[in-house]
Amino acid sequence: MRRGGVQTRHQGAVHAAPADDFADAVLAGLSKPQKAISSQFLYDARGSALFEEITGLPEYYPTRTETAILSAYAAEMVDGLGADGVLVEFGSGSSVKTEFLLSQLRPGVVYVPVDVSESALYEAAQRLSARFPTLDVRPVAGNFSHPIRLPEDLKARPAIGFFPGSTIGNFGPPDAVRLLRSFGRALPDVSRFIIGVDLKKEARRLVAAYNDREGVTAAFNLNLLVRINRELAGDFDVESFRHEAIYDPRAGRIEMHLVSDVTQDVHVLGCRFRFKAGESIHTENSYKYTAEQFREMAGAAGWHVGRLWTDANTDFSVHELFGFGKG
Ligand code: AVJ
Repeated sequence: MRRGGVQTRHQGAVHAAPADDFADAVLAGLSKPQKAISSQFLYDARGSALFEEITGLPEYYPTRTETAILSAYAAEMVDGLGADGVLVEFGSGSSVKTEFLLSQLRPGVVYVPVDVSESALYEAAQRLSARFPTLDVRPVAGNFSHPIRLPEDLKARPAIGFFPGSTIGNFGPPDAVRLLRSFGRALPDVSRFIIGVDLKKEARRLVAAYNDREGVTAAFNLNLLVRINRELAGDFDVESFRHEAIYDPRAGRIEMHLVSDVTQDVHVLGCRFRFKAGESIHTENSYKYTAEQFREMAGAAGWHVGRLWTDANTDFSVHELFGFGKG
């Protein structure tokens, strides 16, 4: 993978830690008793396009619900941030939701999108610079789950951290607490944090959101095997695996799996892996919280809990956190 800087009309990208190694993750993950590969690897070019498609599906309520909340309350969410302010988004992707916040900000503010995809950073910087000519876009290429370093000159500015999309749900509670803490450490001292969190609801609706009728989520999940075949000399017979989404109410999480229909051997980078019929690779967790559960977790991470914005149906929540204690 090319690791050059992102070129924008403003400044090149600043690099954080290197991307996780796909090969290591797959070989280690397929060697476990419960085979498992981290959901971060679902997002190659095809996977990202399929996820984009998921966000428009009738069953997948999170994106449109969060978008409605952001569009209704953006002014409140960023109130008080002056012209010397900084908006830092972790895992910014295409920065579509960010536009609601940016349109409420003063000329001169700096926007720092953080993402592993340099092409996504570049395209977002181009589009946002065109739409907001006074915005200073300063991309940082890096994986937000590693410690992020803000550009030196921004470290003492008032800031708002932004982490939409319920991406926090991909992390189990202990990792989610660690991640919330690392965002607090990365941000300037007097910062606000705005985070989108999917809420608990009937299992039927949750499962439908992760197992849509059109099969887009199935294609998204199965694409991981296509990616392994292409990038890691794999010989997965993709047709012999099926997508499964289950809700575990005790853990409060949706699990996605790729289930082998038959007993078979698969090879990746010259290593052999055996599957029994019905055996699965666990590919994603998507944790759901009540607003109170999330607030408690944010508190455990060292944040104070502020305002809470939801939709009328309380399907999705956007939380304000503040006053992270660096201690
Ligand atoms: C991007 C992690 C928020 O968990 O809902 C969507 C990913 N996986 N459908 C989610 C996803 C299957 C999504 N997040």
